[in-house]
Amino acid sequence: MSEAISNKGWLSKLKEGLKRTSNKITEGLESILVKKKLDKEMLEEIEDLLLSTDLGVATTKKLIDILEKNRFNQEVTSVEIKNFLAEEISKSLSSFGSPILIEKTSCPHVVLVVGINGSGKTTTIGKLAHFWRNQGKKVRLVAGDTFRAAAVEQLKVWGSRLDIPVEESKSGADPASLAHEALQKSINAKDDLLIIDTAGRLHNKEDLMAELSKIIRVLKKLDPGAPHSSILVLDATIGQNALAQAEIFKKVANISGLIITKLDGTAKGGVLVALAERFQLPIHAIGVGEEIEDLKPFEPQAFANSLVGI
Ligand SMILES: Nc1nc2c(ncn2[C@@H]2O[C@H](COP(=O)(O)OP(=O)(O)OP(=O)(O)O)[C@@H](O)[C@H]2O)c(=O)[nH]1
Ligand SMILES: [Mg+2]
Repeated sequence: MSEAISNKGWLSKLKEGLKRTSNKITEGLESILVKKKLDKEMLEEIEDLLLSTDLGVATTKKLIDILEKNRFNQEVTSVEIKNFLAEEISKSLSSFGSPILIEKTSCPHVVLVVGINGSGKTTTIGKLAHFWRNQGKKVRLVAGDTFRAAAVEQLKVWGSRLDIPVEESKSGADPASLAHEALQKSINAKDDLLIIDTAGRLHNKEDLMAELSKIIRVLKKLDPGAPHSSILVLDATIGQNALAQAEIFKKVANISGLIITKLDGTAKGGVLVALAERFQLPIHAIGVGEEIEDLKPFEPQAFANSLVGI
Protein backbone atom coordinates (compact mmCIF):
# COMPACT_ATOMS: atom_id res chain seq x y z
CA MET A 1 0.00 0.00 0.00
CA SER A 2 3.00 2.25 -0.32
CA GLU A 3 1.44 4.40 -3.04
CA ALA A 4 -1.13 5.60 -0.57
CA ILE A 5 1.66 7.14 1.49
CA SER A 6 2.21 9.83 -1.09
CA ASN A 7 -1.48 10.58 -0.95
CA LYS A 8 -1.90 14.15 0.20
CA GLY A 9 -3.87 14.33 3.36
CA TRP A 10 -2.82 10.85 4.47
CA LEU A 11 -0.80 12.16 7.38
CA SER A 12 -3.43 14.59 8.57
CA LYS A 13 -6.05 11.84 8.39
CA LEU A 14 -3.77 9.58 10.43
CA LYS A 15 -3.24 12.29 13.05
CA GLU A 16 -6.94 13.02 13.12
CA GLY A 17 -7.73 9.31 13.44
CA LEU A 18 -5.39 8.82 16.37
CA LYS A 19 -6.53 11.99 18.11
CA ARG A 20 -8.26 10.26 20.99
CA THR A 21 -5.09 8.48 22.05
CA SER A 22 -2.77 11.41 21.35
CA ASN A 23 -5.00 13.88 23.23
CA LYS A 24 -4.93 11.59 26.22
CA ILE A 25 -1.13 11.44 26.13
CA THR A 26 -0.75 15.20 25.55
CA GLU A 27 -3.13 16.25 28.29
CA GLY A 28 -1.76 13.64 30.66
CA LEU A 29 1.84 14.72 30.15
CA GLU A 30 0.99 18.37 30.56
CA SER A 31 -0.64 17.74 33.90
CA ILE A 32 2.22 15.50 35.06
CA LEU A 33 5.02 17.82 34.03
CA VAL A 34 4.16 20.74 36.25
CA LYS A 35 7.41 20.15 38.01
CA LYS A 36 10.49 20.32 35.87
CA LYS A 37 12.78 17.59 37.10
CA LEU A 38 11.98 14.03 36.23
CA ASP A 39 11.55 12.22 39.53
CA LYS A 40 10.16 8.84 40.66
CA GLU A 41 6.65 10.19 41.10
CA MET A 42 6.56 11.64 37.61
CA LEU A 43 7.87 8.41 36.15
CA GLU A 44 5.09 6.51 37.90
CA GLU A 45 2.49 8.91 36.56
CA ILE A 46 3.84 8.62 33.03
CA GLU A 47 3.79 4.84 33.43
CA ASP A 48 0.10 4.90 34.42
CA LEU A 49 -0.68 7.19 31.52
CA LEU A 50 0.96 4.87 29.02
CA LEU A 51 -0.79 1.83 30.49
CA SER A 52 -4.10 3.62 30.09
CA THR A 53 -3.53 3.82 26.33
CA ASP A 54 -3.13 0.01 26.29
CA LEU A 55 0.51 -0.03 25.32
CA GLY A 56 0.79 -3.05 27.59
CA VAL A 57 2.93 -3.77 30.61
CA ALA A 58 6.06 -4.98 28.81
CA THR A 59 6.29 -2.07 26.36
CA THR A 60 5.47 0.51 29.01
CA LYS A 61 8.09 -0.85 31.39
CA LYS A 62 10.69 -0.78 28.64
CA LEU A 63 9.89 2.86 27.82
CA ILE A 64 9.94 3.94 31.46
CA ASP A 65 13.26 2.18 32.06
CA ILE A 66 14.93 3.93 29.13
CA LEU A 67 13.45 7.26 30.18
CA GLU A 68 14.68 6.82 33.72
CA LYS A 69 18.13 5.79 32.57
CA ASN A 70 18.55 8.76 30.26
CA ARG A 71 16.70 11.61 31.90
CA PHE A 72 16.29 10.95 35.63
CA ASN A 73 16.70 14.09 37.72
CA GLN A 74 17.05 16.20 34.60
CA GLU A 75 14.77 19.00 33.53
CA VAL A 76 12.24 17.82 30.96
CA THR A 77 9.34 19.31 29.04
CA SER A 78 6.26 17.49 27.79
CA VAL A 79 7.45 18.06 24.22
CA GLU A 80 10.73 16.33 25.02
CA ILE A 81 8.92 13.39 26.56
CA LYS A 82 6.66 13.11 23.54
CA ASN A 83 9.63 13.17 21.18
CA PHE A 84 11.32 10.53 23.27
CA LEU A 85 8.22 8.30 23.29
CA ALA A 86 7.66 8.68 19.55
CA GLU A 87 11.27 7.83 18.82
CA GLU A 88 11.31 4.73 21.01
CA ILE A 89 7.90 3.49 19.86
CA SER A 90 8.87 4.02 16.26
CA LYS A 91 12.11 2.12 16.81
CA SER A 92 10.33 -0.85 18.34
CA LEU A 93 7.83 -0.91 15.46
CA SER A 94 10.37 -0.38 12.71
CA SER A 95 10.33 -3.94 11.41
CA PHE A 96 6.54 -4.31 11.33
CA GLY A 97 5.49 -1.91 8.59
CA SER A 98 4.92 -4.02 5.52
CA PRO A 99 2.24 -3.98 2.81
CA ILE A 100 0.56 -7.21 1.70
CA LEU A 101 2.98 -8.52 -0.87
CA ILE A 102 1.19 -10.05 -3.81
CA GLU A 103 2.93 -13.11 -5.19
CA LYS A 104 3.18 -12.72 -8.94
CA THR A 105 3.57 -16.46 -9.41
CA SER A 106 0.24 -17.35 -7.83
CA CYS A 107 -2.77 -16.70 -9.92
CA PRO A 108 -4.76 -15.59 -8.07
CA HIS A 109 -3.10 -14.49 -4.83
CA VAL A 110 -5.60 -15.72 -2.23
CA VAL A 111 -6.22 -13.51 0.80
CA LEU A 112 -8.15 -15.09 3.68
CA VAL A 113 -9.57 -12.52 6.08
CA VAL A 114 -10.39 -13.65 9.62
CA GLY A 115 -11.38 -12.01 12.89
CA ILE A 116 -14.27 -11.93 15.33
CA ASN A 117 -17.71 -10.41 14.77
CA GLY A 118 -17.68 -6.73 14.08
CA SER A 119 -13.90 -6.37 14.03
CA GLY A 120 -14.14 -4.77 10.60
CA LYS A 121 -13.38 -7.64 8.19
CA THR A 122 -15.95 -6.86 5.52
CA THR A 123 -15.30 -3.11 5.59
CA THR A 124 -11.55 -3.73 5.39
CA ILE A 125 -12.06 -6.09 2.44
CA GLY A 126 -13.99 -3.33 0.65
CA LYS A 127 -11.16 -0.88 1.29
CA LEU A 128 -8.48 -3.35 0.16
CA ALA A 129 -10.42 -4.26 -2.96
CA HIS A 130 -10.76 -0.57 -3.76
CA PHE A 131 -7.02 -0.04 -3.30
CA TRP A 132 -6.02 -3.01 -5.47
CA ARG A 133 -8.59 -2.30 -8.15
CA ASN A 134 -7.19 1.22 -8.44
CA GLN A 135 -3.82 -0.38 -9.10
CA GLY A 136 -5.33 -2.17 -12.06
CA LYS A 137 -5.63 -5.57 -10.37
CA LYS A 138 -8.42 -7.98 -11.22
CA VAL A 139 -10.13 -8.71 -7.91
CA ARG A 140 -12.84 -11.18 -6.87
CA LEU A 141 -14.55 -11.40 -3.46
CA VAL A 142 -16.00 -14.42 -1.66
CA ALA A 143 -18.84 -14.08 0.87
CA GLY A 144 -17.60 -16.81 3.19
CA ASP A 145 -20.07 -16.05 5.99
CA THR A 146 -22.67 -18.18 4.26
CA PHE A 147 -25.16 -18.41 7.09
CA ARG A 148 -25.82 -14.75 7.63
CA ALA A 149 -27.74 -13.14 4.78
CA ALA A 150 -26.86 -9.63 5.94
CA ALA A 151 -23.17 -10.49 5.77
CA VAL A 152 -23.50 -11.61 2.15
CA GLU A 153 -25.49 -8.48 1.31
CA GLN A 154 -22.88 -6.20 2.91
CA LEU A 155 -20.12 -7.70 0.77
CA LYS A 156 -22.29 -7.48 -2.33
CA VAL A 157 -22.81 -3.77 -1.71
CA TRP A 158 -19.03 -3.33 -1.78
CA GLY A 159 -18.83 -5.49 -4.90
CA SER A 160 -21.35 -3.47 -6.84
CA ARG A 161 -19.89 -0.20 -5.63
CA LEU A 162 -16.47 -1.28 -6.91
CA ASP A 163 -17.82 -3.22 -9.86
CA ILE A 164 -16.09 -6.46 -8.94
CA PRO A 165 -17.60 -9.96 -8.77
CA VAL A 166 -18.74 -11.43 -5.44
CA GLU A 167 -19.12 -15.21 -5.05
CA GLU A 168 -21.90 -16.37 -2.75
CA SER A 169 -23.28 -19.78 -1.91
CA LYS A 170 -26.58 -20.94 -3.29
CA SER A 171 -28.41 -21.76 -0.08
CA GLY A 172 -26.33 -21.49 3.04
CA ALA A 173 -23.92 -24.12 1.73
CA ASP A 174 -20.69 -24.96 3.43
CA PRO A 175 -18.18 -22.05 3.31
CA ALA A 176 -15.37 -24.43 2.39
CA SER A 177 -17.11 -25.69 -0.73
CA LEU A 178 -17.91 -22.10 -1.68
CA ALA A 179 -14.25 -21.15 -1.25
CA HIS A 180 -13.20 -24.12 -3.39
CA GLU A 181 -15.66 -23.23 -6.14
CA ALA A 182 -14.67 -19.57 -6.03
CA LEU A 183 -10.97 -20.34 -6.29
CA GLN A 184 -11.56 -22.57 -9.32
CA LYS A 185 -13.54 -19.77 -10.95
CA SER A 186 -10.86 -17.27 -10.07
CA ILE A 187 -8.11 -19.46 -11.55
CA ASN A 188 -10.11 -19.85 -14.77
CA ALA A 189 -10.78 -16.11 -14.94
CA LYS A 190 -7.07 -15.36 -14.38
CA ASP A 191 -7.82 -13.02 -11.48
CA ASP A 192 -4.95 -11.33 -9.67
CA LEU A 193 -6.60 -11.50 -6.26
CA LEU A 194 -9.25 -13.55 -4.52
CA ILE A 195 -10.31 -12.12 -1.15
CA ILE A 196 -12.28 -14.40 1.16
CA ASP A 197 -14.50 -12.93 3.87
CA THR A 198 -15.28 -15.26 6.77
CA ALA A 199 -17.72 -15.58 9.66
CA GLY A 200 -16.58 -14.20 12.98
CA ARG A 201 -18.75 -15.96 15.54
CA LEU A 202 -16.60 -16.70 18.51
CA HIS A 203 -19.31 -18.01 20.84
CA ASN A 204 -18.61 -21.44 19.51
CA LYS A 205 -14.88 -21.30 19.12
CA GLU A 206 -14.46 -24.93 18.10
CA ASP A 207 -16.97 -24.70 15.25
CA LEU A 208 -15.52 -21.47 13.93
CA MET A 209 -12.00 -22.77 14.06
CA ALA A 210 -13.00 -26.05 12.40
CA GLU A 211 -14.68 -24.03 9.66
CA LEU A 212 -11.57 -21.94 9.06
CA SER A 213 -9.30 -24.99 9.01
CA LYS A 214 -11.58 -26.64 6.47
CA ILE A 215 -11.56 -23.58 4.20
CA ILE A 216 -7.77 -23.58 4.29
CA ARG A 217 -7.62 -27.32 3.59
CA VAL A 218 -9.82 -27.21 0.51
CA LEU A 219 -8.05 -24.15 -0.91
CA LYS A 220 -4.80 -26.10 -0.71
CA LYS A 221 -6.27 -28.85 -2.87
CA LEU A 222 -6.38 -26.41 -5.78
CA ASP A 223 -3.29 -24.42 -4.88
CA PRO A 224 -0.94 -25.75 -2.19
CA GLY A 225 0.32 -22.20 -1.60
CA ALA A 226 -3.16 -20.85 -0.81
CA PRO A 227 -4.11 -18.85 1.15
CA HIS A 228 -1.07 -16.77 0.33
CA SER A 229 -2.04 -14.23 2.98
CA SER A 230 -4.07 -14.95 6.11
CA ILE A 231 -4.98 -11.64 7.60
CA LEU A 232 -6.32 -11.17 11.09
CA VAL A 233 -8.46 -8.06 11.49
CA LEU A 234 -8.47 -6.70 15.05
CA ASP A 235 -10.59 -3.92 16.54
CA ALA A 236 -8.39 -1.49 18.50
CA THR A 237 -11.29 -0.29 20.66
CA ILE A 238 -11.22 -3.55 22.64
CA GLY A 239 -7.71 -2.74 23.86
CA GLN A 240 -5.78 -5.54 25.52
CA ASN A 241 -8.51 -8.11 24.65
CA ALA A 242 -7.18 -7.97 21.11
CA LEU A 243 -4.14 -9.89 22.33
CA ALA A 244 -6.26 -12.80 23.51
CA GLN A 245 -8.12 -12.86 20.19
CA ALA A 246 -4.90 -12.89 18.23
CA GLU A 247 -3.71 -15.82 20.33
CA ILE A 248 -6.80 -17.86 19.42
CA PHE A 249 -6.74 -17.14 15.69
CA LYS A 250 -3.03 -17.71 15.41
CA LYS A 251 -3.53 -21.32 16.44
CA VAL A 252 -5.77 -22.23 13.52
CA ALA A 253 -5.18 -19.86 10.68
CA ASN A 254 -1.40 -19.47 10.50
CA ILE A 255 -1.83 -15.71 10.45
CA SER A 256 0.61 -13.93 8.14
CA GLY A 257 -0.23 -10.36 9.07
CA LEU A 258 -2.51 -8.00 10.97
CA ILE A 259 -4.79 -5.11 10.15
CA ILE A 260 -5.85 -3.01 13.12
CA THR A 261 -9.14 -1.16 12.68
CA LYS A 262 -11.08 1.62 14.45
CA LEU A 263 -8.00 3.42 15.69
CA ASP A 264 -10.09 6.56 15.19
CA GLY A 265 -12.63 5.42 17.75
CA THR A 266 -10.40 4.77 20.74
CA ALA A 267 -7.92 6.18 23.23
CA LYS A 268 -6.41 2.68 23.39
CA GLY A 269 -4.36 3.04 20.22
CA GLY A 270 -1.31 1.85 22.11
CA VAL A 271 -2.60 -1.71 21.75
CA LEU A 272 -1.11 -1.80 18.26
CA VAL A 273 2.36 -1.58 19.78
CA ALA A 274 1.57 -4.35 22.27
CA LEU A 275 0.25 -6.56 19.44
CA ALA A 276 3.28 -6.02 17.24
CA GLU A 277 5.70 -6.77 20.03
CA ARG A 278 3.88 -9.84 21.28
CA PHE A 279 3.14 -11.52 17.95
CA GLN A 280 6.00 -10.28 15.80
CA LEU A 281 3.71 -10.16 12.77
CA PRO A 282 3.69 -7.52 10.04
CA ILE A 283 1.03 -4.85 10.36
CA HIS A 284 -0.24 -4.36 6.84
CA ALA A 285 -2.53 -1.43 7.35
CA ILE A 286 -4.65 0.44 9.87
CA GLY A 287 -8.26 1.53 9.77
CA VAL A 288 -8.97 5.10 10.80
CA GLY A 289 -12.58 5.50 9.69
CA GLU A 290 -15.53 3.92 7.92
CA GLU A 291 -14.97 5.40 4.48
CA ILE A 292 -13.36 3.62 1.57
CA GLU A 293 -10.18 5.72 1.76
CA ASP A 294 -9.82 5.19 5.51
CA LEU A 295 -7.42 2.26 5.34
CA LYS A 296 -3.91 3.62 5.68
CA PRO A 297 -0.55 1.98 5.22
CA PHE A 298 1.16 1.27 8.50
CA GLU A 299 4.23 3.44 8.66
CA PRO A 300 5.97 3.15 12.08
CA GLN A 301 7.38 6.68 12.40
CA ALA A 302 4.20 8.40 11.21
CA PHE A 303 2.13 6.14 13.45
CA ALA A 304 4.28 6.78 16.53
CA ASN A 305 4.22 10.54 15.95
CA SER A 306 0.45 10.56 15.51
CA LEU A 307 -0.07 8.34 18.54
CA VAL A 308 1.66 10.74 20.91
CA GLY A 309 0.40 13.84 19.10
CA ILE A 310 3.48 15.24 17.37
N1 LIG B 1 -14.65 4.14 12.98
C1 LIG B 1 -14.31 3.03 12.30
N2 LIG B 1 -15.24 2.11 12.05
C2 LIG B 1 -14.90 1.00 11.37
C3 LIG B 1 -13.57 0.79 10.90
N3 LIG B 1 -13.56 -0.41 10.28
C4 LIG B 1 -14.81 -0.90 10.33
N4 LIG B 1 -15.63 -0.06 10.99
C5 LIG B 1 -17.06 -0.23 11.31
O1 LIG B 1 -17.23 -1.33 12.18
C6 LIG B 1 -18.47 -1.97 11.97
C7 LIG B 1 -18.25 -3.46 11.74
O2 LIG B 1 -17.53 -3.65 10.55
P1 LIG B 1 -17.68 -4.92 9.61
O3 LIG B 1 -16.77 -4.72 8.48
O4 LIG B 1 -19.11 -5.19 9.32
O5 LIG B 1 -17.13 -6.03 10.58
P2 LIG B 1 -17.04 -7.61 10.34
O6 LIG B 1 -15.79 -8.07 10.97
O7 LIG B 1 -17.21 -7.92 8.91
O8 LIG B 1 -18.28 -8.14 11.18
P3 LIG B 1 -19.07 -9.54 11.03
O9 LIG B 1 -19.40 -9.72 9.59
O10 LIG B 1 -20.27 -9.36 11.88
O11 LIG B 1 -18.18 -10.61 11.56
C8 LIG B 1 -19.08 -1.27 10.76
O12 LIG B 1 -20.02 -0.32 11.22
C9 LIG B 1 -17.89 -0.56 10.10
O13 LIG B 1 -18.28 0.58 9.40
C10 LIG B 1 -12.58 1.79 11.20
O14 LIG B 1 -11.39 1.70 10.87
N5 LIG B 1 -13.02 2.89 11.89
MG1 LIG C 1 -18.56 -9.14 7.91
